[in-house]
Amino acid sequence: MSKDDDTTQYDGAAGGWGSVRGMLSTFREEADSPAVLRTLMRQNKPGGFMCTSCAWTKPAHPHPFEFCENGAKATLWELTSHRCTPDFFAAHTVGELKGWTDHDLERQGRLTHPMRYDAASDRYLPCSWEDAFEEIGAELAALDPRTAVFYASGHASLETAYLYALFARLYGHNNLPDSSNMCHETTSVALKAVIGAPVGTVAPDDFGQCDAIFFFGQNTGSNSPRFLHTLQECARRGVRIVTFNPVREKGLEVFVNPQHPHEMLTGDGTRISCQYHQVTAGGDIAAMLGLCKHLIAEDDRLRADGRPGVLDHGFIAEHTIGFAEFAAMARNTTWEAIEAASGLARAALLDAAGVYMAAERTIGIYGMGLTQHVHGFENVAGFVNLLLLKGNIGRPGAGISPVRGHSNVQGQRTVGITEKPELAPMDKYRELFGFEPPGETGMNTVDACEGILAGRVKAFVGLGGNFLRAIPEQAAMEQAWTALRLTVQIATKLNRSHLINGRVAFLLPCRGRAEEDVQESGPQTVTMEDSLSRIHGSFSTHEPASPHLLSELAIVAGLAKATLPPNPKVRWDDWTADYAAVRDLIEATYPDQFKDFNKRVFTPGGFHRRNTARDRIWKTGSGKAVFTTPTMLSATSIADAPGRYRLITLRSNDQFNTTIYGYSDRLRGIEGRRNVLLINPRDIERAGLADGQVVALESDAGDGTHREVAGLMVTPFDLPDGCLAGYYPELNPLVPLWLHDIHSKTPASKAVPVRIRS
Ligand SMILES: Nc1nc2c(c(=O)[nH]1)N[C@H]1C(S)=C(S)[C@@H](COP(=O)(O)OP(=O)(O)OC[C@H]3O[C@@H](n4cnc5c(=O)[nH]c(N)nc54)[C@H](O)[C@@H]3O)O[C@H]1N2
Ligand SMILES: Nc1nc2c(c(=O)[nH]1)N[C@H]1C(S)=C(S)[C@@H](COP(=O)(O)OP(=O)(O)OC[C@H]3O[C@@H](n4cnc5c(=O)[nH]c(N)nc54)[C@H](O)[C@@H]3O)O[C@H]1N2
Ligand SMILES: [Mo]
Repeated sequence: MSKDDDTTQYDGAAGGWGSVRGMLSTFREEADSPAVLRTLMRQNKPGGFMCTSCAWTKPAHPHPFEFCENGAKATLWELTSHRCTPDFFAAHTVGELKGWTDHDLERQGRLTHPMRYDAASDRYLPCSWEDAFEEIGAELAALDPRTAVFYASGHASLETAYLYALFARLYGHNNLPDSSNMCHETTSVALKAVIGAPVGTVAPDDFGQCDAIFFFGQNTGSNSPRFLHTLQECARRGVRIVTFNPVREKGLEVFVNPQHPHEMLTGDGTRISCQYHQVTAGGDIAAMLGLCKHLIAEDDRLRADGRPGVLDHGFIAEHTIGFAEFAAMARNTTWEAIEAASGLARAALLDAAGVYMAAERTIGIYGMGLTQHVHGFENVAGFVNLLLLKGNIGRPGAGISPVRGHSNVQGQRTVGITEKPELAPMDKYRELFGFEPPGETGMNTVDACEGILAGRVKAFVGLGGNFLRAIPEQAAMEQAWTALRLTVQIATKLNRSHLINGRVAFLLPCRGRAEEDVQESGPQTVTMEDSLSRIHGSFSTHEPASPHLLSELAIVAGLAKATLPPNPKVRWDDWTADYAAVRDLIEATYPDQFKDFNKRVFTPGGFHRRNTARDRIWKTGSGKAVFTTPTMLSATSIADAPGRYRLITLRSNDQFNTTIYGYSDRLRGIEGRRNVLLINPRDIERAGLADGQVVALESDAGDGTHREVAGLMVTPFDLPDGCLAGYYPELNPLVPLWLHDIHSKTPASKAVPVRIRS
C-alpha cells in the first residue's frame, strides 16, 4: 500500500537514536542521579525490579539494558526528583488545578503526604495516616457495602491485589472494576468462551519456532517496545509478519535495535512486517473472514482434486465445534461485502492468506485495535477462527497472544479482582477465613459509571489509576462524581481524578515498585504476572520518594483493618509485616497455579502459570474449541452516514495511558502538541478543510447527547478514508458510555462515531 506524500510521517525507524534521545531527555528533566541509573540497570533482571510500564514478558537471559525507551521513561517518571508536597497544595486551590493539563499535574512529582480535601478552602490539607484510616473506615462501615466501588488500575502487585479483593469480599461486595475492563476484558470474555482460557496461549519459546506472525491492532513500537527485539529476531529468521492496522505504525515497519552498535551507527534497521494492510477501523471481522474464506475455498478446491487440503481437518474434527456452520457462512459471504466492510481489496487479503497457508506454525498477536469495539468479542473470536483452521492453538510455535496493558493487570485478575463471583475463589475464602462471601455479581467499570450517574454508588476507592480520565462520557461523569459521599485515591502522582472529589475525600500516597519496601520482617519482594502468564518477583533498594509513604499493601491493609470487625483468621498486621505470608495465602487459594510460590519467586524468566488451552484442554461448555459464526461484518454498531467518521483514540509514544510524559509522538512525526485531528488528505479535501485549521469534534452517536472536544488542529495523516485519529485521554469526552463491547462492556474507543465542526 503506498504512502501519501503529503501526510505527516516519520521517516526513521522505531528504536535507534530517537529512542535514546527520548530516554535521555526524560532522565535530565526528571531524575538525573547515579542512584537512579543504578536502579534502572536492575530493571527487568532476575532479582531486580520489574518495569512498571507494559506487561511484556521479562526474559530469563536479559540484555545489559533490559528496558526500552518507554520502560525507562516510566521508571524515571516514578523516581523523579520533583515532589508534590503539602506546600504545593497550600499554594493552589483544587479549582485552580482543574485547569491544568494532565502533563503539568503529574509533572509536579511524587506525592509525599496523606492529604484530606477541605471543601471550605477548596484545598488539600495534610493529615496523619491514623486519622485517614480511621475516618475512611468509619465512613465505609456506615455504608451499605454494595454501594461502594473498589477500582484497581493494573499496577499493584499480586500480594496487594489479593488482599484488596479479600477486603472487598469481607466487607461485602464484588464491586471490583479494574483497568482491564477498559482494555482486555474482551479477551477475558471471548477467549474464555471459545478456547476455555481467559488469557493468551503463547510462551516465550514459541517465538523461536513460528514461521508467521499475524498482527491485528497492537502498536508494539510504543506500547511494548521490548517485544520489538523478539520481532526483530523473528524477521531475521525469515518469519513472515503480516500486520492489519489502519495506522502505519513505525515499530511494525522498521526497527533499529539500540542494543546493536552496528545498527545504531549505520541506521540499518530490520524490516518487520512483510505486508501491511490498512484495514478500516472496525473492519477486522471482515478482513479475517476474507482470509478464512480463501483458505476454505482453496481447501475445497484441492480436496475436490483428491489432493491434501490446507486446513487441519484432524484437529478440527477432534478439537472443535461449529466448523460446518462457520465454513458455510464464509463460503456464502461475497468478496464485495468483505471488501466493503474491511476497506481492503480482495487481492490484498489473498496475499495475506497466502502467507498464512504457507506457514506451518503461526502466532496471532492483538491489542486494543480488536478489543475496543462494539463487536470486539467477534473480533477476538474471528482471530481464533483463523488460527483454529490450521490447528494453530496448543502446539509449539503457534497460539494466540493478546498483548496486555499494565504490568500486572493480568495478574490482578488471576488473584481475585473480578466483579463475577463465579470467577472468584469463594470456597477457598470460606475455608481459609471462615466467612460467607457475597454472591451477588458486582459492578465492572461501565456498571460503576452507570451506578455513579444514577446515584446508586456512594463510595469510590481507587487503587492507582486515573479513573475519571480513562473512562468514557467524561462530562457527565465528572458532574455526577461530586455527589459521592466518599472518594479515596491511592496514588503516586497527582492526576485529574484527584481534583473531582466526593464530599469526604482523601489522597493517599504510596511507594512505587522501583522503591525499597521495608516492613517489620525486613525488605519485601512483590510479584506480578506478565502477558505470557509468567510470574516474576520484583525487588528494589531504591530510597522511597518520601519517608511518609506507605506501601500499597500497607494502605490496603490499613483501610481494611479500620473498616472491618476483628477476625482472628484475618491478620492484616502479620501480612503487612511479611509479604511472604500473603504469597502463602495465594498458594493456599490457587494450589495448582502457585505451587511452591515463595520458592519460585525469583525463577529467571518467571515461572509459568498453567494454561489449559495450551495443552488442548478446552474448558468451554462443550469441552471443545469453538468456531464462532459472526452475524455481522463490521465491529461497529453505528452505520456509516455522510459526514460521520470513525474516530480512533490512540496513545502517543510519549505517554503511559493518562500519564503524559511529553509532547513528542516521534514515531508518528507529530511534535509539540496533542490537540490534533489526524485525517487523510482526501478526506480533508472532501470536507473542505485545510491543513492546520482548528476544528471541533462532535459526537454523532445518534442518542441526542451533546458531546464535544474543541481546539483540534487538522493534521494530514495516512489513514483509510472515513477514519480519524486523535489522542486518548483528551478525546474521551466523545465516547458514549453505552458504546461498548456487547459481551464484556469494554468501551468502544476505536471507532467512535463523530462529525467535524469547523
Ligand atoms: N508506552 C506505553 N506503553 C503502554 C501503554 C501506554 O499508554 N504507553 N499502555 C498500556 C496499556 S494499559 C495497554 S492496554 C496497552 C495498549 O497497547 P495497544 O493495544 O497497542 O493500544 P493502542 O495504542 O490504543 O492501539 C493499538 C493499535 O490499534 C490500532 N487500531 C485502531 N483501531 C483498529 C481497528 O479497528 N483494527 C485494527 N486492526 N487496528 C486498529 C491503532 O492504530 C493502534 O496502532 O499498552 C500498554 N503499554
Ligand atoms: N478513549 C480511550 N480511553 C481509554 C483507552 C483508549 O485506548 N482510548 N484505554 C483504556 C485502557 S487500555 C486502560 S488500561 C485505562 C487506563 O486507566 P488507569 O489505569 O485508570 O489509568 P493510568 O493512566 O494508567 O493511571 C495513571 C495514574 O496511576 C497512578 N500510579 C502510577 N503508578 C502507580 C503505582 O505504582 N501505584 C499506585 N497506587 N498508583 C500509581 C498515578 O497517580 C497516575 O496518575 O484507560 C482506558 N481508556
Ligand atoms: Mo490497558
